[in-house]
Amino acid sequence: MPVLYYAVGACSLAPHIVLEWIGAPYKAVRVNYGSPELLAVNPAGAVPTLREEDGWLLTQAGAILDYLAHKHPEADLTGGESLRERAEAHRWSAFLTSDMHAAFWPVFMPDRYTTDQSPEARAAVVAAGKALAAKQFATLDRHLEGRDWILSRRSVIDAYAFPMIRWGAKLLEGGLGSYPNVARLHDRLAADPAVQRVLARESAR
Ligand SMILES: N[C@@H](CCC(=O)N[C@@H](CS)C(=O)NCC(=O)O)C(=O)O
Repeated sequence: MPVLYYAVGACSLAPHIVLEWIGAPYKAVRVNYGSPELLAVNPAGAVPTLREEDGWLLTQAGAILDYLAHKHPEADLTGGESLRERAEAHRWSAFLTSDMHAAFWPVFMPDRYTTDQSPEARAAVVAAGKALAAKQFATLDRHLEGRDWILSRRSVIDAYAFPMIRWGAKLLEGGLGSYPNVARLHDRLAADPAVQRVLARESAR
């Protein structure tokens, strides 16, 4: 069966949710960043990483989500197959990878974004990351006005946004208070029994 390598609190929550939505057998393996177990499957030492039964390895959250959605069309998680539906799925996957996720990196790992390791310099990097993340939340919130899901129906893209929305709720000034449409999406996903099962599994020691 496929194996998902995940870390607690990471973006790997997204494919974990998608595997649960799909409902086919899979194994979820918790790893630590930089551990030999993770480096053996992903030299970048990052999650998510997916290993198929024949040993084929796939990294990059956006690619893993697109692969799972198309491997299991019966789960109806692609967001649609028309030319424009495919384009919208790519658009929002790219937004989440390159704009939203990237904005959080300076917040989580400020030491990678400044050669000045003083507390003041690191705090400035964190503040800049939070400001950039707030801009991305505003973009997502505008898009979600009048919509239940990021695409025209529930898709892997909603699962992709979920861990980042959780980071925003915890780390942004005022949490999700300024982003009511994002907060609605958060609540809709958080109420999903499959999402709750995955969160419980990931937080269990
Ligand atoms: N571009 C990669 C980034 C993956 C990534 O950075 N994941 C984080 C967790 S959210 C990680 O594993 N960080 C560990 C590290 O960078 O050392 C993707 O989208 O999958």
